[in-house]
Amino acid sequence: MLTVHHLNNSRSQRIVWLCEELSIPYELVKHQRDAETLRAPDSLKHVHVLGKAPAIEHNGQVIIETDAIIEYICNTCAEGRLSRGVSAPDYGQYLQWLAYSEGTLFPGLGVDLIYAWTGGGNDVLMGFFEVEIVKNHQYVENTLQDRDYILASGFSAADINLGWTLEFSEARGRLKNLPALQAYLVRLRARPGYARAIERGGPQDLSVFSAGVT
Ligand SMILES: N[C@@H](CCC(=O)N[C@@H](CS)C(=O)NCC(=O)O)C(=O)O
Repeated sequence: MLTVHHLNNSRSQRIVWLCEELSIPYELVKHQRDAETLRAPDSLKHVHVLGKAPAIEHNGQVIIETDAIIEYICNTCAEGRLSRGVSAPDYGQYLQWLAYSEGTLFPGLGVDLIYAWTGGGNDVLMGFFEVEIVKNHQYVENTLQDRDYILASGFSAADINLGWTLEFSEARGRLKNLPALQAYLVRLRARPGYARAIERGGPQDLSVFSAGVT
């Protein structure tokens, strides 16, 4: 049995969403953030020494890192569904978009949040990331001009990864004046699998990450 460790209001929502989209059996273990610090509880450190979500357990292995978990679940629990195999014409594009959310889009947003939380102070540092945040959101906005999902071939696990990061962007006030990204989120949230994931994983309130947003 696959076990999914989920932290409330976190990127592990993606893994619950993925499992619901794939309609595979899984056990869900919920962990609650500290209400004040928003840090993960010690219960996650008992799963993996880094104490991060998501984490999964399967066939005696503990696996962390969203991108790896997504590929692992699609390929070992769902015959490759929602992934793209090596022989798919857009295999490379799939890998790019799967990695892009955590690898490129999120880091600037994370700095933006910590900057707001800590009261700022280093405008040179934030100026660097500000350019990256704007440029990258515009890149995704442009890509979505001619398609409903991030791959022209249709919905994939890369949308799940990207969708959650864009929900975080929304909480950080970064989707204003980006209509394709706003419409994309509406489309993703309308999916029955998304609704089932919220039902099973619990309500998601990313406004806890809206510090400094006006
Ligand atoms: N790159 C990792 C990031 C993992 C991560 O930072 N998870 C956050 C949840 S959004 C977490 O566990 N935060 C709680 C903490 O650090 O105390 C991944 O994609 O899984």
